[in-house]
Amino acid sequence: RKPTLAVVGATGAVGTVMLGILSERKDVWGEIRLIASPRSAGKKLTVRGEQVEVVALSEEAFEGVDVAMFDVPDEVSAQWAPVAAAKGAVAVDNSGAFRMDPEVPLVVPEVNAHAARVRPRGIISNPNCTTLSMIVAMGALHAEFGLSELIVSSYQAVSGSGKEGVDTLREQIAAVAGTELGTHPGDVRRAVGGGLGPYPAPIAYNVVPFAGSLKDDGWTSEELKVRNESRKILGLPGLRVTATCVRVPVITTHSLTVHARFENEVTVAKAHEILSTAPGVVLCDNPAEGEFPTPADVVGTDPTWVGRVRRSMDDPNALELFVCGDNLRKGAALNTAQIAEVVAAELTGVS
Ligand code: 11C
Repeated sequence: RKPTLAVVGATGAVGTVMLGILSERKDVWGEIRLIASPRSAGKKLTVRGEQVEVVALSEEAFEGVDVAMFDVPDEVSAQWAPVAAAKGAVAVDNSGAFRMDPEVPLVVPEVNAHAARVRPRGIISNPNCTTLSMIVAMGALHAEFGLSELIVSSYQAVSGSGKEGVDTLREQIAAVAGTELGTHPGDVRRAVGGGLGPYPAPIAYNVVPFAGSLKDDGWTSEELKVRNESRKILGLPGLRVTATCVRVPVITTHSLTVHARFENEVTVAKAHEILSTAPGVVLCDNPAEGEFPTPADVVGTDPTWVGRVRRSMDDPNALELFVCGDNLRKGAALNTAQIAEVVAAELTGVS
């Protein structure tokens, strides 16, 4: 019997991308049940070319479900993923609710698929999109050179803040487009007025050095996630990680600059060889021809794209890279789908 899959949060931003991904990938599922808040129940959505009616989130909705994916806010996952697990499903959760729980594996199939098998709570977590946008490439380089330190800056797209982020950028662009704004202090801020949306500063014609929420000692939640999640996924609890997370006026696809230091000496030629053959990575590195990844070209694609690979001038053990990944696909829905497929293969004995 093919396993039954539930998609919880089927009507949300990531849920919508998920239905597209489930329709494109090799179909390993029997029934696909779509679950959302009672407000969306009864709606019909298309998955695998068929109309499926959305059912309301409830304990009974998990009856007979083998794998339940959660693309919902932290508090909804915190409440309902354990309910799905108690009903016998393996919950694959895309929220931050369980990522650092020592009894919940944090999985990126290209890097640590084996970790998905040990899940005492019946829950597997999917990392944050910022971590995911770089970690497949870092995992491949770590396997060859032995990673010892990451110093990253992110350039995060507004869809990371959900529909409100996308609406805010579109509204602000409409307010400034075709004007002379962006030439005097505060002129963009005055033009967008109170319409800052989820951001502490204008996002149109701007970059904002703040993503997530403020935590201790001036760090943001996003910066701490990059540090903690990278360590857990790579199995390197002592890895030195510093992140500065920045929001930029891009709709979808997060980018990062990475300074990666290794135990062993590196060469660009060897790094190119690894990155051009690593599953889930595309090397795009020919700056003389203007070839490097940018969000405008990467959006809508599955892999992690890497370019601008250089050996640090002052450190033969370090590489500088520019990385882009679609934050709604590999950064969220795709990785969740891949984890669910790993579980489906385990449940059906297919490897
Ligand atoms: C952002 N990375 O770009 C966030 C969104 O922990 O899953 C995802 C938050 C999370 O704002």
